[in-house]
Amino acid sequence: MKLTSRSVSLVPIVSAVAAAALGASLIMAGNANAATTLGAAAQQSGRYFGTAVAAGRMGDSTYIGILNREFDMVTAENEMKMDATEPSQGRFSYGNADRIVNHARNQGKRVRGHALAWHSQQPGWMQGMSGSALRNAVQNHITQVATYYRGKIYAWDVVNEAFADGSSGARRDSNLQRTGNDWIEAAFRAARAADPGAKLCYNDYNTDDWSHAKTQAVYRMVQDFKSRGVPIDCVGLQSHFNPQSPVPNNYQTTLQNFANLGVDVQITELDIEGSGSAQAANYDRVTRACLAVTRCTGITVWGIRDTDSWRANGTPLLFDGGGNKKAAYNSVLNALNAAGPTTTTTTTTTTTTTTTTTTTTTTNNPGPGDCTASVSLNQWNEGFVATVKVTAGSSALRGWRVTTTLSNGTVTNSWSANRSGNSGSITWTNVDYNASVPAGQSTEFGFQGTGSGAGLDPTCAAG
Ligand code: 9MR
Repeated sequence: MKLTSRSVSLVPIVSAVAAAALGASLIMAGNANAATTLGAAAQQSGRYFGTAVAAGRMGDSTYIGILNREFDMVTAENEMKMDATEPSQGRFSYGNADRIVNHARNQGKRVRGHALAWHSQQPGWMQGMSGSALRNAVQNHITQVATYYRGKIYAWDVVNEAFADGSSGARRDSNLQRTGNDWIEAAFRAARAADPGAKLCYNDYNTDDWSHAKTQAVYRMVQDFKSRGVPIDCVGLQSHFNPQSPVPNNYQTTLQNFANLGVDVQITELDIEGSGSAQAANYDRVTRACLAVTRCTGITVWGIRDTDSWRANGTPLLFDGGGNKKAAYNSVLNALNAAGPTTTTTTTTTTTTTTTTTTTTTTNNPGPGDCTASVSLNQWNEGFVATVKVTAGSSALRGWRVTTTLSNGTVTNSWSANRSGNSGSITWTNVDYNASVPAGQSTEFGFQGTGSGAGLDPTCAAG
């Protein structure tokens, strides 16, 4: 489960009097009232619930009313694609994209950027390009667009749909692919350089069934990128479902396996054709699968009303053409509410003559097969010691993995865990002797570093 931990006050207090120690502890636990909108319900477990938005529909008061009320994440359905943002080479056009981004941000919603590089919806001038001229043009496009939106985007679909359908497990043939197999990693590096604060995602469809060759191929690429330090933070599963392409039984396994690579997983374009209770049951399954995976950070549906959908005939969305909530809406809302909140907030402050340690922890209580991590930080001017507590949910752990973010510090020494690096996003895994943690019990590991240990934000996953 997602857990946040913040250092509230780290001011060293030097007193002429004898060392003073202050301990304060506040624990609150319980079920809050059920949330009544999708965004608020998702937020209870630290997730988001988003929708695709079309600039052309923003004058429709029913549409905008549902958008403002229900969703806390927005994706431009077409307006940030390459043909829209760079209609002629070197001339960038952000009018419609800005209408969506500004509306979302003014309403306190976050934005997923879609998409920086794609074989489809390329501007005419790009479609005929090849070789190094195309490579340079795409790199420039990514740099320009990601720089323009720097600081405003939660996550970018850096590369969209680069793998072939069917059983080959190969890359999709395209003008981009023909510039060289490394075009995808070059795209991710350009995006990271342009907007270091955005999560960088690889996004695709037909990657929901764990047994499919395409899913496996994307998995191996992400695994390879993680092992070589290519900057990738998330995998987007578009999840367009219909009778020919139903929600697979192993969908949660797919989400979990990607997450286990050390990336977030996002359901980025969800729609499920159908109606009534059958459609509602499928939406319920997808929502619960995400909620069961700690690093499944949010769900976006690909439009608001059925009539807004690219597959309008399949009535695949949560609101009917009149803007009324469908059975599918209720099943999603209920699933989100069932997952949370059973929150525990603990604040502990200890002050001595030299250091102040404050730990504030808000967490969903872990469920079966899950775990949480919290951090206690001792910070002084030049360095810190962090002690991380790993707590099993209602079933025992046979291994665990914690991710921390160290933005302004460097680890110099650590104990009781293996680690992936010494700064930035660090993954910590159990050592032999602390892999097993009984249900509800905890184990600890720690590290020392130079700089600041603020904002470690540990997250825990089983396995
Ligand atoms: O919903 C989009 C539709 O309005 C466009 O005509 C179409 C053009 O390619 O793109 C649709 O969105 C796609 C998304 O960008 C990528 N994944 C598949 C989506 C549905 O086709």
